[in-house]
Amino acid sequence: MRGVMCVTMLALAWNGLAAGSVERPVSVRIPAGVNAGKDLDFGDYSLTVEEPFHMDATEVTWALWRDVRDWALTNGYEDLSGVGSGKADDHPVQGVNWVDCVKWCNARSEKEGLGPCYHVGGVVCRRSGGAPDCSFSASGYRLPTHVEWEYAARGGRVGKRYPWGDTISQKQANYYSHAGDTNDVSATRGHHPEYAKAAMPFTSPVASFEPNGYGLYDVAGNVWEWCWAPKGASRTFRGGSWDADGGGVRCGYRSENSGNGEKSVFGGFRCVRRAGQ
Ligand SMILES: [Ca+2]
Repeated sequence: MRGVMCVTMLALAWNGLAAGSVERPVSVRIPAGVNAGKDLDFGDYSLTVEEPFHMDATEVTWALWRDVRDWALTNGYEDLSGVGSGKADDHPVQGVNWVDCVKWCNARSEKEGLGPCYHVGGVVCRRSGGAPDCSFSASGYRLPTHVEWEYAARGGRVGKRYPWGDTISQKQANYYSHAGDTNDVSATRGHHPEYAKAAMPFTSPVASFEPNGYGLYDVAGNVWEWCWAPKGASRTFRGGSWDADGGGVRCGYRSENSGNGEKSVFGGFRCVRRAGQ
């Protein structure tokens, strides 16, 4: 299964990293299809993606966040000033609320000459205020829907708790290992010993662990990832974080403790775009 799915993964662009690091695709192509089955914890599910899309291979890094934010500040997005934080350039951004991420997606789109997806009252969303609408036909960046996120996170595997199978260890993700969780077979416990150093948050450099079947890194753990919420819906995130236990990082788990979009040291995001452009 994994080999078959890897064939569908298309690297769209490659980023040059510091000497000594491996190169990896900036984004991967997620194929259209249906992932339906029975999750051991969440029961029957069915996820349908009608059109392929591109998804960032990693969580948005602190370096990428700053690069886009710097451009944004002189292009109409002044209220992104000072927003977000990160432990190092190659760690995920965190401390960003849901609306910050929506505005940043639009800024990333405009910076790259793409059509922004988010509008409030027909006006491009560059500042906070009002509930944004999402134009799914626009060419730019946006947050994944919950269906897109989970479909992508499962990586082509059906009915598994995690992108790789039904048990978890700290060799596979940055999360909080809890001995009371029978699915957690980690030899190390608590916060990940490799990253629980100095001050919180204990994020890890993106792509420190093996990718899933679609080539996505850290869909389980590191930072939670915001998903799209239409007007009136709860703004929640997925995938768990460096501080979440093995239950929180399951593919089927949806946090209801996200504070309806409020920022935290546990939460970041990754973007998606229409394919075929
Ligand atoms: Ca994550």
